[in-house]
Order: sequence, then C-alpha cells, then structure tokens
Amino acid sequence: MRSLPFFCRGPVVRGFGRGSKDLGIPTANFPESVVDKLPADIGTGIYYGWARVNNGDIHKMVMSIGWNPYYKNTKKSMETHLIHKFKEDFYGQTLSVAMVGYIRPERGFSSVEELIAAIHSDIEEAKRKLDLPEHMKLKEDKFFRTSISTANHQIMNGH
Ligand code: ADP
Ligand code: RBF
Ligand code: MG
Repeated sequence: MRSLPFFCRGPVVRGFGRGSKDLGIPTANFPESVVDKLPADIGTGIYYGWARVNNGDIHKMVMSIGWNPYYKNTKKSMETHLIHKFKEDFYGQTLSVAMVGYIRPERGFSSVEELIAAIHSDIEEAKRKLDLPEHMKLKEDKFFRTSISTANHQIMNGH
C-alpha cells in the first residue's frame, strides 16, 4: 500500500449506534465525503495508527474500513476506535487520523463474541506495532501540529 501512512481529517458523524451498544467498542465514524476520498490502493480492512480529537492528545487507534460483513452494511464506512477512555462523546468534533499500517481484511463471524474477540486482538496488535520507533515518529508529523478551529469542521485530506 503505497499510500501509507495516509493522513486525513473530518467531522465525527453518527453511525448505526452499534459499536458501543453491541460490541462495547465505540467507533467514531467519518462522513461519506471523507470515505470517498480514500486513495484507490487503500482497500477495505482493518488498519492501525494515530488519532486525535480536535486539538487533544494523540492516541493509538484501530480503524475498520468497509461494509462490516458481519452486519452486511450497504454503505461503506470508515470507523475509528481510539485506544483511550473518553469522558464524553465527541460527535461533531474534528477527528484527525494517521493510518500507519494494515492488520487484516474484514470478515464475517458466526457470533458477536467472535467479532469482539477479533477486535480485541486487533487492538493488542496495534498497541504493539505502534511502539516501534518508525511508527512513534509519526506522532511528531506536522499533520498533527495543525491547530483545528472547532468553529469550522473543514474536511481536508493529506497535509
Ligand atoms: P455510532 O454508530 O454513532 O458511530 P458508536 O456506538 O460507534 O456509535 O459510538 C461512537 C461514538 O462514541 C463516537 O462518535 C464518539 O463520540 C464516542 N466515543 C467515546 N469514546 C470513544 C473511543 N474511545 N473511540 C471512538 N469513539 C468514542
Ligand atoms: N466488522 C465486521 O463485520 N467484520 C470485521 O472483521 C470487523 N473488524 C473490525 C475491527 C476493528 C478494529 C473495528 C474497530 C471494527 C471492526 N468491525 C468489523 C466493524 C464493527 O462491526 C463496527 O465497528 C460496528 O458494527 C459498529 O459500527
Ligand atoms: Mg461507530
């Protein structure tokens, strides 16, 4: 995947409300306008990287891109789970992400428990990989030094 690392930012929109309720794993969803701008070589699947909400701290993240085969969605989604406990929801705020590496393709499961276990193992893999020096240095990228104006949720791609 030549496009990795890939940087993008956009507002957090409402999804199906399933991540927290069914799985106990909330995912911040990007709008279609951001999903549509993904480069062609960034296919569906599970990715890891760095993310921040507005001008907050930079956290490790895992991201799912695709149609959630377990739920058979008809709309392609791009959802980020930040590996951090937030006190409140952050709908409408600006999420900046650096997609750093690929973990696996999306797949179907025979139970929701298996899907949850797969996501937890993705989270462990992301935590480990992101500790590598070559990935740590992306936290210092100028992309994360841009100050986000909370009054205007501009959708930008790249640097
Ligand atoms: P939706 O279907 O609307 O995306 P989710 O159940 O997936 O609903 O919950 C996602 C929302 O939860 C996010 O938009 C955000 O406001 C909030 N949230 C709280 N903690 C986190 C986190 N660690 N990672 C991602 N989203 C989080
Ligand atoms: N959905 C699937 O149908 N199959 C998957 O393999 C899958 N893997 C995921 C991995 C991660 C790290 C995350 C955050 C989500 C994944 N999902 C997957 C998406 C999940 O079904 C979705 O977040 C919830 O349905 C809430 O929208
Ligand atoms: Mg979600």
